[in-house]
Amino acid sequence: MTKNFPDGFRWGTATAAHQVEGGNWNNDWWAWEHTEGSPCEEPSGDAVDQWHLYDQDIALCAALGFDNYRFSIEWSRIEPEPGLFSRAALEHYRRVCASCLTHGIEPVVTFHHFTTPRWVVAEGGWHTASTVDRFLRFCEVAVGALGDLIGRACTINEPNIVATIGYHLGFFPPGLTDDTLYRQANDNFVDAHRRVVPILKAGPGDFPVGLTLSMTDYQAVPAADADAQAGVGRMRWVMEDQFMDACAGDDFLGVQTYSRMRIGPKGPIGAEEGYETLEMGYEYYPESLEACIRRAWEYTGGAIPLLVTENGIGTNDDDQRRRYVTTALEGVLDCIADGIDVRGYTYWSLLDNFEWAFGYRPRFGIIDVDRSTQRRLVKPSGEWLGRVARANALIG
Ligand code: GCO
Repeated sequence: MTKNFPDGFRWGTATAAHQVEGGNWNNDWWAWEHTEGSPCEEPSGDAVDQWHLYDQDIALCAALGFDNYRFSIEWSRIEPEPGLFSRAALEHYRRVCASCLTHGIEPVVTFHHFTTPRWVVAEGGWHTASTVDRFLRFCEVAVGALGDLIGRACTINEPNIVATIGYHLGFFPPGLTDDTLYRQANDNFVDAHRRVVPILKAGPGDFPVGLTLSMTDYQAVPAADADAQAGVGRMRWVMEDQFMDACAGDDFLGVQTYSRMRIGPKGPIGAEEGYETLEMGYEYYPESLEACIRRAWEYTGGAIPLLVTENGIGTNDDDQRRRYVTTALEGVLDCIADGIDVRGYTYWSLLDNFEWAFGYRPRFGIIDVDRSTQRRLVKPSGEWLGRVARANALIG
């Protein structure tokens, strides 16, 4: 089997504003981190100070051999109060985009990555339809300021996760377990994506636009059990299908996969005997990426090019990281060999960062960060993956 990826295959790494910038106090996550009894292990605080250190991080990304860097812009910085847009914040993100271009890599901009301004939540949040209009206005202003520099745009990062963990499980803000509001939030995210695509496509600039969707390899156990299969079907509809239906006609669909979930006759069951459970609580299962690429391609009828916009592992064992990514990339090669249009691979994450409610404990980065000094140190897995990117091949 070839180890070579197609010509033009994109190699990137990713971060998100709240997880790396620091000081993002004006959004719902900062409030959640400081709420009495919060499930967050620790607050984001200064994160890894990328608000100030972005140029050195982008230089590292480029020097390793990647050709694109995915980052998000923070709505609460750009629009700190309703209708009040910060030219200074927009200029900051123009400098981040310009830094990418100066270092010869493409800026991939995510317009919403989990965080929402406090004032938007105070006026209703994502279960309220008016939030969609506020999000569209923010995106129109942001793309107007940044569009000429953007290489690719991701509309909303993992709306399924924001809705499910925020409105069904209650571990993310707004911390609800209300299935009526959960459905409304899902519907509003679907509506927001559909309506923001033409706004971003209108430019300025001319770049691909798509959704980045959290996908999981749902497996019926036993495979032939009708109840287990029905459970898989329900999970796929709620977590994936209704969002993929909203992507028809888009330039790409971002597949973001980390592991699998086994579904028995009575619902989710735990890890399989002999499989390691990682710090994140899911199994070490890199084969999930191939399974999710195949499912996305099949479900969308091969009509939307796919891009892996997140895949990675939170681990302190860097050799395990390399093994995980090797297996994941072997699966990508198999998909491509079968004619599936996979345009690129983005490793999550460039840097060890704030892993939401888990705090800084899970280390997803190919670059280590000592947060007492904010010193960056490239891990061996980062050197290796950069060589893979430069070779455009799965080299040893
Ligand atoms: C997500 C988010 C990232 C996470 C990453 C590791 O998928 O939850 O996009 O912000 O940090 O996936 O869990």
